[in-house]
Amino acid sequence: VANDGYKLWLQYYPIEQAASWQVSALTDQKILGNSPTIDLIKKELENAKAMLEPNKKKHQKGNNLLIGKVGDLNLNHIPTSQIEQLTDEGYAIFNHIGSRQLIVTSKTDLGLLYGTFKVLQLIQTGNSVSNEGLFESPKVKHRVLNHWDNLDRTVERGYSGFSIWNWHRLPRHIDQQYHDYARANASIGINGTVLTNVNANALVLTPEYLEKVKALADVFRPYGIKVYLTARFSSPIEIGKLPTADPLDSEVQSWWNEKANEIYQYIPDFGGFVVKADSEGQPGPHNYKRTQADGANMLADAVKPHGGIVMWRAFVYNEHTPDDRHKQAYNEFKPLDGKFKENVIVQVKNGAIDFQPREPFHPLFGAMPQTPLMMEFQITQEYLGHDTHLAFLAPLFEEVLKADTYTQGNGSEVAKVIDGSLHGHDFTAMAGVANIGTDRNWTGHHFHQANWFAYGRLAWNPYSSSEEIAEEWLKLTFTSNSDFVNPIKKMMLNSREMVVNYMTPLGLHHIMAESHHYGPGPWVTGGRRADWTATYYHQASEDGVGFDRTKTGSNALEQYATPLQEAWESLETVPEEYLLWFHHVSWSAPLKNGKSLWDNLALHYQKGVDESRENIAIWKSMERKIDHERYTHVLSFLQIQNQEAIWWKDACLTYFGQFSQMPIPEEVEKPL
Ligand code: GCW
Repeated sequence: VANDGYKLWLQYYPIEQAASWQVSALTDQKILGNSPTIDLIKKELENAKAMLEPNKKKHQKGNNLLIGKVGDLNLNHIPTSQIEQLTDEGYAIFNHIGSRQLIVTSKTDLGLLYGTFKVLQLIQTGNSVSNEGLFESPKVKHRVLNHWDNLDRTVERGYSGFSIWNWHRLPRHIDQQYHDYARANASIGINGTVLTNVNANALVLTPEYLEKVKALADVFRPYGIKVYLTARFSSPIEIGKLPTADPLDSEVQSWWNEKANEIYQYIPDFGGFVVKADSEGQPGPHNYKRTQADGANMLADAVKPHGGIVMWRAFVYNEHTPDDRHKQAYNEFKPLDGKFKENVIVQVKNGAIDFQPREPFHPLFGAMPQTPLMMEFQITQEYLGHDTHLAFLAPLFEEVLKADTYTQGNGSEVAKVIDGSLHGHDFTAMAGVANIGTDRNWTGHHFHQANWFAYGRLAWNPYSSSEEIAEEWLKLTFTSNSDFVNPIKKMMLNSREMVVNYMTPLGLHHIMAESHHYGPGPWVTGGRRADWTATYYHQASEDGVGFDRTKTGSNALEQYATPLQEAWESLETVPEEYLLWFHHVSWSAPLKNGKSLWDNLALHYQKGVDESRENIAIWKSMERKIDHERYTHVLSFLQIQNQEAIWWKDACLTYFGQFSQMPIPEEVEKPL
């Protein structure tokens, strides 16, 4: 059967030379308990037997596998205190000497499901359970995908086909794909899904759609996945026929309260709402001169009696204010610190502009100690070449999570804001804007499955390493053959930097073509708004290039903690990757290597092109190591990427060259 990638990282391909423990774990099992989730565990173990195909006969006796909740185990000498420390979703996996069993245990069935996936992943990747055992709890509570899916099944910024939610057929037809989706998410610990676009349509809150949402929620429940919806702020007007959506109006408040009651009748464990307000044309509290907290708190009150939460987005900016877009969310939200109800979490994009190939972390992280803040990453590649450009995003996510905000002194990393440890919050969350669609392999590029996977891993543990994630994903998805895994892992780990090189090196940003953001567009377009013309972000002229965000410019820099301000305000100490993000620099200014800014820029573009070309050669040498279908699919995408890296280089050097008036360095291929 051709491998079209539908099975993601759950391939369960035959392992070579299975060890006795692996054989036993896959063939000799006891599963305690009874529930729809336990049924899923049994099914998963059944599926996973495929890993043993060639080894069936070589069965030596290892420890058999026992899966059961801690209360059901009935065994002496188990690591009780470590198990007690697990959260409800956590699991323990250890070898029990006395009974000669490999044990997966947890406080809940969901924890057992997570633990089962973990054992199977260990088997597939050729890892074993150490003597100390494995005790794992998620560090973040709500690990959700945000689908920017519209009710007409288009996906905003989606490049892998249409929405997998078939609203027309729901609720009467339940597609197998919904199960496959939930299973894939559960296998990486994702426990929530926001079904609808943040640019929301109020219709999803009407009974006709709630029935459909309920049908999906029923499918997802045994997998531990809660359903959330986006709430359009003006819904009380649009579907409630009220004259206003003012959050302080009591009729509006009761409308939302009743709406919440209604939703919970359909879906008793409904997760809550995500809201985009007062941004890019969306309605919000500003329409009534109210604050973001007023808006969020009204919805929070509505879902509170049912245990729901509100994820209120900080992506709020107004194109009509002259203020640097970089500064607006911070200016709006920071004064509201401490003003949000306890079931509100503020959802902050990783950077202050918009999911660029590289951005400094958002200055709100660490700046609102009294308010739980959650991370929003974008898994779909709006600004990184859409479906066809290989960009493994774990290094981008990791870079942001590891960034030190210094807001509580050294060691105040963004990850500590997200896991709540920096300011002592236990209400924690992470969102990833999904890259999933109806494409046979879910994500367009086979390698973009790795971004979904990486997001899940980092939401579970924001301290995970990109390298381990890449290696694990490759082994689960393709093969454990190190002749494949090692070079391809390297290619993945470098791929995001390669994209930065050929798109936006040295801190350039948002120079993508207008509106669709695919391909280069640093030139002035017919932009309707000052900040939607590309020149706004790069400010190129004869005297140089880059956005001055220091004191002599917009001073967005003042939103960061002092050590960062000091490091980033000076041309001497600003990291080169943020140079043009914070500074306007003359074309001839020498950078660290002694060469001019212009030469450096050109060399970065060339480097990106060279790397994308090398990737083709590396991939070609893998032809015999994996299946033909995925091999050829990836190859053609790598070729597209190389052509477009050249396009980026040529376009940007030609465009910026008009201002620099400097020759393109020798080492750089001349634009056609
Ligand atoms: O990244 C930008 C996108 C919009 C998106 C918006 C947002 C859903 O260009 O398509 O709208 O951000 O995050 O709200």
